[in-house]
Amino acid sequence: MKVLHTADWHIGKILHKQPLKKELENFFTWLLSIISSESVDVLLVSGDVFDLANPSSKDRQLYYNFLSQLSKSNLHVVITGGNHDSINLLDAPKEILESLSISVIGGAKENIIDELIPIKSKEGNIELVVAAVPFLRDKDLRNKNTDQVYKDRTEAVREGIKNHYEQLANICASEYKTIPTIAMGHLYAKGSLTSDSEREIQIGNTAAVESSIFSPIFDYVALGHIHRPQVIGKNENIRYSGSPIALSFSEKEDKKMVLLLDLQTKKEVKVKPIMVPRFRELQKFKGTYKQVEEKLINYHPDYELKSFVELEINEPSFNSNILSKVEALVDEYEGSEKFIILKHKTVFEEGAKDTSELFTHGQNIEDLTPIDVFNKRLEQEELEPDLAQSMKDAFLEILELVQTEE
Ligand SMILES: [Mn+2]
Repeated sequence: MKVLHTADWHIGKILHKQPLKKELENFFTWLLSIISSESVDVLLVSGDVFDLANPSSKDRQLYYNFLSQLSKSNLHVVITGGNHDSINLLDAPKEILESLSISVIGGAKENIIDELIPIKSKEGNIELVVAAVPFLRDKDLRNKNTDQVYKDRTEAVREGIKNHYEQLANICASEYKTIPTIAMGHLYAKGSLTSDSEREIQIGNTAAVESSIFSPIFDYVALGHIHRPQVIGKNENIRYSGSPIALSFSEKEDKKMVLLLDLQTKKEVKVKPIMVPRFRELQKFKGTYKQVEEKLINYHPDYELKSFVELEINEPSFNSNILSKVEALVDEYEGSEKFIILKHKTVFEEGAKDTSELFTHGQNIEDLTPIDVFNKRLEQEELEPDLAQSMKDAFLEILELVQTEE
């Protein structure tokens, strides 16, 4: 049985006012070709299907069009909700998608057994079991631990996630002992390498999950949330597929991939990464005004889609001339055939202190995280370290409530 693991499509993502729609469309076309050439039986999408809880109708159309194409490929699809997704939005077409062999688990189920998806062969035998665990929200974890008292919220969350997987592992061990089993998850695993495009989850990532929470009954763990592909806990069978396209400039060097699993019998899983072609280059040019100007002149990208470029101009001392020259340079390349300058900033080293670094010329509000801004504000108060820390913890808790759609 062949299974393809992907995650974090983030349909609707906009990077500095530029939609990343075209590369996603290209990715979907490419994915269909891989599904057919590799004869994939099951496609797993581990959360963050959409970038926003309330995507535009065009973005929904892109999603449904792709699902309808998938349904022609004669495979089973399992989609789980991520921290960016709205549970209701994903679950709404659940019944109709079920008839197309597309299983959707938007949020944690009242009855945990409903998260187990047995996948049958044409003959009706169960060939694979998927523990389709979506992003677990605070309320999912708290309700199940009412009889336990934890010393803090971090521990409660961590234990809640662990219990959730343990319960599923126990059911698999008793009901499906000899059948290959895959667990899905949308979480922050300890030791994972992040980029700039993930939104912090589970208490500012402090409730990091140990890879040891996944029972060996799971032959593979298909994770989502972290946008860089990686192996977790040195276990080749616990992986983040990463996002299929670069979602931020910090991912410009990443080799994006999907993971093809070949499951012969239980415990016999071969994992083969398949590189996603780069449809668009993200490029950053850094240096003095002169150097950056030179680099732009010599830049001739050759990708299907126009490159996105970020400029960082560093000059030793303040010079207002430089600022107007930078603006003129950006204007000059407007409408270029080869690339779009998405953002630029100018930093004058002289007189710049660490704290003022956040607010250099051309600094975009999108580059700051809410916690950056909150910390900045806290710096203006004279608070005892303990109090400052509790303020930060409280802020993170509120932030998560605001950012997590029910
Ligand atoms: Mn994500």
